[in-house]
Formats: sequence, structure tokens, C-alpha cells
Amino acid sequence: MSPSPMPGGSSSAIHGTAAQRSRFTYRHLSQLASYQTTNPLRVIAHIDLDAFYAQCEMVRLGVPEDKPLAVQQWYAMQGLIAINYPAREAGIGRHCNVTEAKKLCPSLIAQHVATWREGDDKWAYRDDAAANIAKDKVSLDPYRLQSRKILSLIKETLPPGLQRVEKASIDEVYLDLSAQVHSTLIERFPELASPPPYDDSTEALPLPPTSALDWQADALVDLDEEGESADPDWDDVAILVGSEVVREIRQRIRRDLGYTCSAGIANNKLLSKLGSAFKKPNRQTVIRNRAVAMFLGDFRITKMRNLGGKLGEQVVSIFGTDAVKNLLDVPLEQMKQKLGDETGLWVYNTVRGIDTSEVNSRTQIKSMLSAKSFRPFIQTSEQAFKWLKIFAADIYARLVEEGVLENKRRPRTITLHHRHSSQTHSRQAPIPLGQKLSQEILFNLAVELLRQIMAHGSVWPCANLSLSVGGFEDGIKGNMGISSFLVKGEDAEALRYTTPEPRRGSTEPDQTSRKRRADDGGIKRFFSKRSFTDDSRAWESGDRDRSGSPIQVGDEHSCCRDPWQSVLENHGVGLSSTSLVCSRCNCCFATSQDLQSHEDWHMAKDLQDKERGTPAFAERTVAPRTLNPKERSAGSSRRGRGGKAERGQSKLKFA
Ligand code: DCP
Ligand code: MG
Repeated sequence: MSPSPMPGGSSSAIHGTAAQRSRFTYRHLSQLASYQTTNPLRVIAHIDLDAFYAQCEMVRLGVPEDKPLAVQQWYAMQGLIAINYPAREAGIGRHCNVTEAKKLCPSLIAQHVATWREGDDKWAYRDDAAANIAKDKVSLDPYRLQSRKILSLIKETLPPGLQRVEKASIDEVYLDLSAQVHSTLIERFPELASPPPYDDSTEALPLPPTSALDWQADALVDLDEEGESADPDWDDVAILVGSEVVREIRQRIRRDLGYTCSAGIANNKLLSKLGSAFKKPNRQTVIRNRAVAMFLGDFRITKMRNLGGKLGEQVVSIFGTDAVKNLLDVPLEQMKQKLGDETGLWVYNTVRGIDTSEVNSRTQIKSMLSAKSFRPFIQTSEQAFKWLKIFAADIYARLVEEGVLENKRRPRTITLHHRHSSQTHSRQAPIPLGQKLSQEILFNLAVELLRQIMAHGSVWPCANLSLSVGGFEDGIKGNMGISSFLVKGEDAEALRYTTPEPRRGSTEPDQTSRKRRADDGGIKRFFSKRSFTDDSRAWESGDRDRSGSPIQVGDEHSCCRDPWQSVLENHGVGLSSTSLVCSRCNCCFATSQDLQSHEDWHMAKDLQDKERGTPAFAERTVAPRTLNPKERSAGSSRRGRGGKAERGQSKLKFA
């Protein structure tokens, strides 16, 4: 008889009828090596750093582990965003602001996050950050850096050809340990390497040569009565091997980098994530297949992965309960009828702990976003430019870490979102290839995108601005010839569909705009005048800054000179001198290669304009995105059994 492929299935009957044989077959064993997602022997781990930002600050500042520390973001708007475990013991939570927290725990160290500040080229820790919500922007770079170190260490610890690591957020990863566990099982139990009897892979494996497993300090989720009396099978041994791997990873993170983390080890991502939150901090929890029903029985559905939001609410309101144990009584057909076939099946499986989703090892960043919500709202383009400068610096620093200077990866698109009243407008543009990507290029593109949004209608006051880059490509070479400068394929298609129609009456610029064009030596030239159908509209849109002057977006800008200079010049700060100047747009360059590359770009752009006559920017209006709140798996009050061996078991002797 073949065992149920899913955890929580009717495994006890199988145990009863085939006492001398394993519930698992040779095929199950070999499926471990190929990461088969429905394999009941599969071993998945979820590792989550304890109070991550707080630990980052403790390690950075050398704060002893038993001292209470919280990470602060502004003062009352957000308050505390990470609280270490000693501070949690004093009753401090994310709901507290600093004053409330200090009342609860006078010795609390409240460390403000690092911030970018207008005019600075780098983020810094500042004593006065909390009072500067209007001028500063939070930088998570210090935490990203630590996160990368931890991820590298995890990958270093795992065997090179047998690892699958998915970075799930700044402080959590999933590991599919199946192939590594397979290799360890074959090494420790050489009999498993023999071919199956009659060469039939559906033959059951022999039982493991032991009746006890040593779980060391792992928190073990209790089994039901039947489970308690059964001897371990290969799924238990596999998960035990997985938990050894995780223990070693956690020890190395602690020893080499100074961080504690918690982990869950189970048959799938859903259960392993619930497991890592089960006993925090600094513990790992093992959820054996036979323990799943007991483990999930006490959970509320809204604490489970992907059910913390609207879907969870919907399930609760339809079925009148959020207890997993009650939802187990709802038949599949009814789930499908109420929630639709796909969602119904998914919820039905989820409450049973069934999840066949893959651990996706493509952990590379897909996009980067830098954003700021303004309170008070900003009112002028000058203010917006200052933020765009910071966004460009923030994103560029992250791109450098992502290997953009070595051409390891490079984003293809840049998008600006702008929020005014209840409307969000966004514009997107391709990032030109063939030029070394720089902070200035990002800034210039961002300014141009803002200019296009401003040309579209009323934009002030602005409540939120965000700049993002995406469409990352690997290994793009710097010198790709003229064709690489052209907007092709999907980019070109996207532009054709999303280019805004010129507004009625905008084809003939008014006097102001004509004058502007005549003496404009600015950013427009970087993109070539002919590349924009709505050049004139920026000056016609009627936008005025506080002084009543038309907004002079891009005036004085050039593509490779520090774009911030023009803003500084508006405030009376002079330009630095450079010797290599483009004859077409007066851009200044540090080296002749840069100048050459820039002139090539002009040529390519001219060709492109002749060919298509389309603008290089696209517009979309988007609805504000609803983010899923990060689910917390609060866990039940059930206690694991620590380092105790199970009833009737003695230590497993590995070969
Ligand atoms: N974070 C945040 N705002 C939130 C939730 C989290 O800024 N509402 C940040 C700070 C956290 C980090 O993300 O340190 C990781 O989030 P976790 O939910 O994993 O929380 P912690 O790591 O702080 O605590 P735990 O020990 O419960 O994992
Ligand atoms: Mg965490």
C-alpha cells in the first residue's frame, strides 16, 4: 500500500498494516534528490532572524544581549519597528511610541534608523533624525547589508551542488534541504543505495534500523496518540537530518556574525514558516508529518501564510469561524462552491497543512524602490527634485551592490509614481543601454519622468513620490554597439501602447514655452527634443512654484554633469569646471571615452527618432498597491518536548 503523499494524511493505518516495512518507497527516496514537491519525504526549513533590525543595531553598537533595545522610526507616526526580546519582556511592542516604551522600561535603548538627508550623499545615523521626518528619509541599507552577509553565510554552509535557498524577505529564507538530506541518508544508510527488489521503485523501503531519534534541543511538536506509539519512519529520519543542517547554519550565523535566529523544519513551506515562529527566540521547531494535524488544530486561519489579509477575512465571514479545527469539517465541494474552484482547493489544502509550492532559489532582486510619503505634502518641483536626488542615490548605491558596475546585472526600466489628492500617476521609461549607469543618469531620468507627470495636469500638493527600477537583466556588456541604444521589442511595444495622447491644443506652444525651448540648454536635450511629443506641455501646464514662476524642470541640467548642480545653482551655488564638452548639448565629461560614448548615444537616438518618431517615455495610471501585512504565526501554547527522546525510543546510531 502506498502512503499518502501529503503530510497529515491517513498514515496511521499504513503503519498498522505494514509494521515491518516503511510507508515510503524507493521512488519517494529518489524523488528527494530531484526536489519533487509532492514527496512526503521532502524537507523544507524556514529560518527567521529574531528581532532582526534590533539585533543589527545591537551587533553594530556592541550592546550586550540581555539589554533591552528597540529600533525607532520617527517619533509618533511609526514609533518602534523592531523590539528585542529583553524589551519585549517588559511589555514593549510595535504599538508603543518611545515615550510609552521608556515608561515601561526606563533602561531601554531606543536607536533611530539611519536616514538619508537632503544634500548628503550617503545615509547616516543621526541624533536628530526622529525630529526630521519632513527632511529625512529612512535608509534600510545597514539591515540589507547584514541580510546579505547572513544569506552568503547560509549558502557557504550548504554543499554547493545540493542547495536551494529562497530569500523570502530581509530576515527570512526558505531552504529546500531534500537533495542534501538524500545524499546524507545514502551515506549513513548504505543499504538505501541498493536497487529496489525486483527493480520496482514502488517497493517499500526497509524500516530505519532504529526506534529512537535524538532531537537534541529542538522543539518537537507533539504527536497524537497513535503517532506516539509508532516507531519512526524515513520521513522522521529525513527531517532529523534536515534539523541537523539547520542547527549548524544557526550556530554559524551566531558564531560568525553574532545573530540569533529561529527555524521551522517540516515537509513544506507553509508548515516550516509556522514552525519558525512557534518558539522564538533562538529555537528550532520540528513538525513531523504525523504531528501536522495536532500542530495545526490550534491555529487560527488568519495566522497562516497568505491568509492574513482579505482572503482570510472572507473565509472567516463565509464559514463563521477562524479556527482551523472547525474548517476541517468543511467539505471540499463546499469550499469550492463558496470560494471558487482554485481558491477553495487551496484553502482546503492549507488547513490540512498541504502545500506543494517550490522553494525558488532565484533570490535575485527583481526591482528596487525608493519612496517617501510627505507630511506635510510637498508643494514645489524644487522640493520634489531634492527627493529625486536622494532616491537616485539610494537606488544607485543598491545597484552598485547588485553588481551594476561590473555589468553583472542591470535594470532596464525606471518608473516614477506620484501621488496627488487621491490619484497616483506613474511614468515609466527604458533605461538607455550603452552608457555606464550612474546616479546622475537615474536622477535625470527621474526628473524627466516627473516633468512628464507635471505636464499632464495638476500635481501639487504631492503626498507621495516613489522611484523604482526593474526589469533586471544579467550580464549586459557595456559596449553593445548602436543597436543597444535603441528601444526595441517589448520596450518599444510598451511605449507604443502607453504613450499619452497629446492634449488638445498642446501642439502649438505658447510664447512662454517657445521662449523656453529657444534658450533651454537643459535636460530635454539629453533625451533629444524630437523624442518627446509633449515637450511644450511642461511649460503649458500652468504649474507654478511658490514664487509664482513657471516650474523650470530640467533647466541647466545635462546628462552627465551632476544633475543636482542645477538645483544648487538655483540656490546660488556655482558649477565645477570640466574640459570635455559635447558640441550638441554642452554636457561635460570627465574622460574622452565618456564623451565618445555620449556622442554615440546622440547618433543612435537620432536614428531611433527618425525610425519611429515616438517618445521615449510611457505613462500609466495605477491604483495604490495594497500590501499584504507580514503574517505572524503566533503559534499555540502547546509545548514541544525539548531534548527528550520519544517514548520507547533510544538514540539512533548512524552508520
Ligand atoms: N519590520 C518593520 N515593520 C513591521 C514589521 C517588520 O519595519 N511592521 C522590520 C523590522 C523587523 C524586520 O522587518 O526587525 C523583520 O520582521 P519580523 O516580522 O521578522 O520581526 P522581527 O525580526 O523584528 O521579530 P521576530 O523575532 O518576531 O521575527
Ligand atoms: Mg524576524
